[in-house]
Amino acid sequence: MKIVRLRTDVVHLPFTPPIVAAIFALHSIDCVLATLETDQGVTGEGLILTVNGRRLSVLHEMVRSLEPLVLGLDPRRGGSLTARAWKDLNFIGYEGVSILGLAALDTALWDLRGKAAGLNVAHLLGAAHDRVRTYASGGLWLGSTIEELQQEAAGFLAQGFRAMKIRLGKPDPAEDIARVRAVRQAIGPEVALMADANQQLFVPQAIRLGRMLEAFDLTWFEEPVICHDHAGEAAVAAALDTPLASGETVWTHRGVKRMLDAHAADVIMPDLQRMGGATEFLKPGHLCEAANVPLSTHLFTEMSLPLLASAANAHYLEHMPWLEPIYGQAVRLDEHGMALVCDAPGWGFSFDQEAVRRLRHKG
Ligand code: SMN
Ligand code: MG
Repeated sequence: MKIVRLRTDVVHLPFTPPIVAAIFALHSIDCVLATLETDQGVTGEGLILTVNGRRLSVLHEMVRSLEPLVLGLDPRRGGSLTARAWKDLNFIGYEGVSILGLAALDTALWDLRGKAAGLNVAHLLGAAHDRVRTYASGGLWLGSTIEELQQEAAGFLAQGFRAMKIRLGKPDPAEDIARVRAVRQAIGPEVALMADANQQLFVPQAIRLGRMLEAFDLTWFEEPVICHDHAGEAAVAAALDTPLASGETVWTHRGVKRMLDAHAADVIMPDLQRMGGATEFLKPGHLCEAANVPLSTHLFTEMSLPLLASAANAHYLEHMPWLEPIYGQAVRLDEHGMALVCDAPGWGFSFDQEAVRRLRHKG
């Protein structure tokens, strides 16, 4: 089997009203969908995304520019893409747009490999688990009032979730505390609660807020300080009993290695596209296992699910429903709120072509 063509589509998924987090307001996510076509009719699908349409055409061009690296490739030898890409990308670097472009092709290649073998990616990797813990992340944003937070939390419980994440970042930390308290009261002591500060605190502020949050038995306190300050993250982690989670904003397994070397976090949550795709995502997973650090995931719920299920040290899958309109299908939960690995080959989720036509970018 050989890859004969890369097809790309660009789609726009608006949020009305916008979603508010400490680091930015989100009006849309915009995706480059990559479909690899083969000489035997099997296709593989992957994607990358940006927020608010920013630099979408740059991402699209980056993905297209990598097509020569996969033309003629036998998907069983997909691992050779990374080696070729490392040489190809050397001059413009191993972070940012380069790595996102690689992620689009690599995720499509893994889908293709799974479909060619008739296996879900989790099973292709010899799944360690048939389900993973997951938390609802598509809510409890900064724009919600306390009453709305409590309604959203109740809604997540009604959907079957047993864990959820609230965003921090109000100007007055007392307000953040009141919001966390309100959600904890709404969900009771048994349901897991995470809190994400989106990098907006300095170290002393983070330690002070983290100490006030200890009373709410959080599963983790996420990205308290700017993502480059691993020494600062380590200082916050050392000062608190609540585990510190971070890692969504570092690039490739080398970024995760630097975090582990610095003891920056108690939980590492790599982002599939910032790792450079699934081939590269497996590496931080193994590095974290070697360092005895639990592995979670950031965004890309549908593709992160089988990858996390392959990790012995799997912790929590971030459940973000943003891509559901593209797949026309949602991740299923069991009666304990765990996300179930599917049997369908490849990622187990395929683009809904009618939705892709509807959502296609007009710009
Ligand atoms: C997040 C991710 C993407 C956009 C806004 C906020 C957040 C998360 O950090 O962890 O989901
Ligand atoms: Mg986060």
